[in-house]
Order: sequence, then C-alpha cells, then structure tokens
Amino acid sequence: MSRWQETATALAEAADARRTVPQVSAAWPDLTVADAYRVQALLRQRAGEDDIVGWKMGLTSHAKMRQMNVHDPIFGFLTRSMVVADGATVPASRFCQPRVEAELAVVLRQPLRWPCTSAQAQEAVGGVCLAIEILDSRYRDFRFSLPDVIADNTSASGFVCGPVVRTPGEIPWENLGVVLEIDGAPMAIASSAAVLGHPLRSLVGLVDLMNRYGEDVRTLPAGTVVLTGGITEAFPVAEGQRVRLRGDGLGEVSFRMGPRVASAPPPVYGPPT
Ligand code: OOG
Ligand code: MG
Repeated sequence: MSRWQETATALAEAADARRTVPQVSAAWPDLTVADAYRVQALLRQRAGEDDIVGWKMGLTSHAKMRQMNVHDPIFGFLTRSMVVADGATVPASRFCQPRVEAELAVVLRQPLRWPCTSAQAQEAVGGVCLAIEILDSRYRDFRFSLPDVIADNTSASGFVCGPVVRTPGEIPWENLGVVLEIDGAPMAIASSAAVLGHPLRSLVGLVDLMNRYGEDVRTLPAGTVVLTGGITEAFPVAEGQRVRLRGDGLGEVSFRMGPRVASAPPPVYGPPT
C-alpha cells in the first residue's frame, strides 16, 4: 500500500469511528500540500463518486485563518451522508468534537471549469443560501498544519443548507449580515464580505485550486453545492444545543445536536475499496 493510501485509510477509519489520530505530519514531516490533496482524493474515491454532492472552501476569512493559525484557503469535498436537513436533530454520536460555523452556500446552475473569470463564476451561480457547517477534525483539539487539514478533507463532517435560495441578482451577497446563535445566544455577528471580500472569489478560488490539485476533478457540474468558507470563527457545540443562523434576505437555518444514540452512525467515508 502506498503512503498516501495508508494515510487515507487511517483517516477514514478514524472518521468512521469518530476518534482522533495524531497529525499526519508528525510521522511524515515533509508531507506537502500536493501529497495531502492526493490523500484527500483517495478519501473521495473511498466515498464513491455517486456520494459526492459538492465541495467546500475553507480558511477564506481572517476570522478562520486567525482561529486555526493556517493562512491559505483550502478545498474539500462534501458527501451525501454529511447532509443535515434544516431543523433536524442530529445525534451527537455522529461526531467526535463538533464545531459550527456560519457560511454562504451556492448551487451551480451550469458547469464551471478552469480557467474561469469572476463574471463566468457569477453567471454559473443559480442560487445562494445560508449554511451552517459542522466541522469535526480528526486531530485532537483541531490542531493541525496546512497539509494535515487538507489530508483530513478540511474537517468536513456535516452541513445544513437554509430553505431560502436567492439568485445573485436578488441579494447583495457580497455584504450580507449574519448572526450565528447557540441556544439563542449570539456567538458571532459578521458580514459575508469577510469571505475574501466577496464569496464569489471563493468559488473562483476553488476552480483555481482544483486545477492545481484536483487530480481527476476539473469540472464542477450543474447542481454542485459549494460552501464558500466560514464567515465567522467556529464554535464548539454540545449535546442538546440548538444552532441557528440568520442572514439578511436569506431567512434562517437551524439544527439541534441531539443525544447520543447507541446504533452505529452512517460512515463518513464509506467502505474500503
Ligand atoms: C478547517 C476547515 C475550515 C472554513 O470554512 O474555514 C473551514 C477547520 O477549521 O477545521 O471549513
Ligand atoms: Mg467551513
């Protein structure tokens, strides 16, 4: 088994068992960003092409870069099993050390491929909605380097999209106020402008990064969901808590972290191939 494959297997098993592992870079100090995206591509293969519903950008705001002490945008993939319905209760046993953050998600109405201009990206966006991302690092206390977090599929674990979807022409999505609440208490109040000045830049950045590191993936098909990155820093969420995100012109989206359940949770990365 290659070193990339061994690493992907260890991370997938940790994700499925909801436990943490030592940072990959501890045993592999010269792990590069390209190596890390190769590991991530193997996790994606393991999940299976049919299970991929979209992509996410991370570390696209100063709030997030500061919090994680990693200063370069990254991308990861989203699977069907990560989808959480608006208003749902999710058993806490699905996660190990969950955190939540406020995001804007976009849905593409036409395919997008490199090279793409901002105008082409904007043209491809069919809708914009609120999203709560549920992060769950496979590294204890979310301590990682840039390649570590890329190999771990950028801590992807769950996401909840809001019910109100607007076209880019309907709302000024470059500057929308959002409030992230836990149990009714505002944790963060911020603007979508925090995402690279305009979340559209995050979409263009995704296409650029994919062209460099996406290996087999070059085109984002119509219908793809893209999380554009945390507008706010991420906050730990405990069993029993309700998380709600409100945003100008986009209504609200919420979920509850429910009690742990004994039955096995759905695997995040699927069976070994
Ligand atoms: C890494 C993932 C970052 C974002 O939106 O910035 C991310 C992490 O913070 O664990 O999803
Ligand atoms: Mg995020």
